[in-house]
Amino acid sequence: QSDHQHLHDLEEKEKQELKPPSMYKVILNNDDYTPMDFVIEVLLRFFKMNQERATDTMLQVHYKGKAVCGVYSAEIAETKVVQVNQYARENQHPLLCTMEQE
Ligand code: TYC
Repeated sequence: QSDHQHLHDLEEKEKQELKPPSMYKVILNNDDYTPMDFVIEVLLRFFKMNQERATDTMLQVHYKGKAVCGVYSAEIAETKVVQVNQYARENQHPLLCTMEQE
């Protein structure tokens, strides 16, 4: 790699480090099979919602196709996605959790 390219890369990295870390929306996606009660349980367990918020969020996914469950740094968001998808698979549900940069 050229000195010029290397300097450019360092400058880009410094610019990024001056900014606050990128934040990611963790999203639940609708499907036709996952039971509503299971989705509510996921929201209580992994997103620390209360019953009312969990129910509202589940219904938003059901009627609109998706909903944001929380916004986190990359590492925390990635962990939520893995934990929710693993838990859904362990229970044989197709529930899909994804993330998107804010
Ligand atoms: N659509 C599902 C049903 O009718 C319920 C559901 C809600 C599934 C939210 C996934 O992320 C989801 N049983």
